[in-house]
Amino acid sequence: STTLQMAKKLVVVDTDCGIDDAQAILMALAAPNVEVLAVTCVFGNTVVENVCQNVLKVLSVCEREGIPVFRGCAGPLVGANNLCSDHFGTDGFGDVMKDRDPRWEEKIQKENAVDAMIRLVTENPNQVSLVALGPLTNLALAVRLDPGFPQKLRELYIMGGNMEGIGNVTLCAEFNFAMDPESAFIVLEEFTCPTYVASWEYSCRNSLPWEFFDQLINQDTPAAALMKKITSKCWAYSKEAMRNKRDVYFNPGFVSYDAYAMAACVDGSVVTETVRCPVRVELHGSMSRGMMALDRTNELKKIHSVHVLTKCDVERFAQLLLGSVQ
Ligand SMILES: [Ca+2]
Repeated sequence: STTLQMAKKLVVVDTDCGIDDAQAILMALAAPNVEVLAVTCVFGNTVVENVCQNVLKVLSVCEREGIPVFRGCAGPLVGANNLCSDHFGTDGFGDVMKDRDPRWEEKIQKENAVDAMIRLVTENPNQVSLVALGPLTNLALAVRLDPGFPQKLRELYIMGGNMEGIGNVTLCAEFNFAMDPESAFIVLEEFTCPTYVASWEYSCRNSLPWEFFDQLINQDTPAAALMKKITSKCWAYSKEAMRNKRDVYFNPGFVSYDAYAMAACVDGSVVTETVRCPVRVELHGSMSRGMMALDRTNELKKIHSVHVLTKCDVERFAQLLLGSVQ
């Protein structure tokens, strides 16, 4: 059939695997038009050792253990790793896992994540879509080790940053960028491939009703059961979370952050409006370190512009989420 003849989109997922990363990885695994070449791990929602174990758990639930998992950076380029979030529990998966695999390290590839990323992209020039769901440390190191790395990518999707100066972990900065502002700066200056940024405000402005979340996790499938389990004791998915900082700025709702970047990669029609402009990450402000600034009047005289996602087909996005747990 034509479907079989159609080349699949080759995807590398770089993740700090918390609960929303798991949802995004499930979406990639379920997409018939996507082949996940590798999952590379980075610190963020939890320490990188937990990230590796969480990724293995997701792959195991989907019986996709053949996809190689690589360990990457354990902290940011500059400064101490003291921001590690407990948003999704200390282990990133809501602290409910009792059946930790004592032999998980044997299941992680020997090659480190940054080397693997460079190798896979070099082996498949201009074919690999990279989807970055955590702090951008692995990507920043990749361009330092191989300056030609961005030119060999087909495209880059990032969940991170902000477009209206609204922060979540600090007043003006979003978590992934705030965790490693220098890496975010390097990536947005030096990755000249087509780049799509799903910011914090983009995901919050395209939230789904909590009733949809209940429908999603109550599907009778192993993937839905995993999502139900890891969200069961997590504050971020509790009733109290419905009156949090996010709701001061946006309408209350269920926001699966990383899934918005993955959805854009899996099905571009989900994104219905973008702003194309140069961007830069602030490194110095006492309130704005890690903030992404949009340069819509080209004051920075940059050559490269990125696609900042602004509007989403929420119905289509909801369909992709439901499909991701089937
Ligand atoms: Ca993430």
